[in-house]
Amino acid sequence: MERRRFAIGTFVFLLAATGTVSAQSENRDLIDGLEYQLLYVALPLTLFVLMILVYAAVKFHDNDDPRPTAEDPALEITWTAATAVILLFVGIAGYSVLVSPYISPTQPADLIGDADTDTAGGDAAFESLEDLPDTDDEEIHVRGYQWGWEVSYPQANVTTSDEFVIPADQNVTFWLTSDDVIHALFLQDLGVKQDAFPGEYTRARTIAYEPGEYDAVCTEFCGAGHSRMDADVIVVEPDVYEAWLDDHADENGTVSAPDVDET
Ligand SMILES: [Cu+2]
Repeated sequence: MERRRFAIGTFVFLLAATGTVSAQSENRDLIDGLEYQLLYVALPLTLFVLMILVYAAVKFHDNDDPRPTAEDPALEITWTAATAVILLFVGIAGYSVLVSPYISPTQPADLIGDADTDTAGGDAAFESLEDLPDTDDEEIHVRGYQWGWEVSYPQANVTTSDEFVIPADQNVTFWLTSDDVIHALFLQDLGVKQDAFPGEYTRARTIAYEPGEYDAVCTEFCGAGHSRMDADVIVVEPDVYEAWLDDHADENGTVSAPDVDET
């Protein structure tokens, strides 16, 4: 009895503890929230099915003359309706995260119709940085190449190599492109993932909440050096970010990221 109570207590504690970890970004918040919503639905269902399975196995294990269940319209309607409700919940919960402007930001390709209706095929309209639509976000340009990331901060003419510097609590847009083959930027802790294609621009978007150092990797197999194509993500307070940009604005070259602990 004691042991069972301990097991249940531990389980409840773990569920509660995992649900309250502070999110590093809005994207992470949305993704984790969805995961827990689905988990809270899936867990009782799994237990329910397991219980019926065990019950049936125990109750009928020495039944020499098994008979199929007679028709039961009420039961059939119930399980059809219950399944529909659950699937609807999963669909709505998933969709509401998917349409978030952080998870699925408006892509240059979505804006082509407005920007350049004369260009056949349209894509040419956004092949250069100057053509990218203006956003109110802090805009950061990311160029993937075999094998590394060049990150530019256009408002200060500053570039970093394999280091993504992001101001906390600000909307950030990454404009991604590639020099050679398809790469994909994945900032796991911030819940950001987007492909980078040669000759065009894609957009990723986030708002980071927790200053700190995180990892970035390439998640599109891009050649022999793919596994070495990782980088650091440095989230700093906005004033640290601005001061860092100001300090390096005239250098016109590649600089290193600020210290996270700098205040
Ligand atoms: Cu790559």
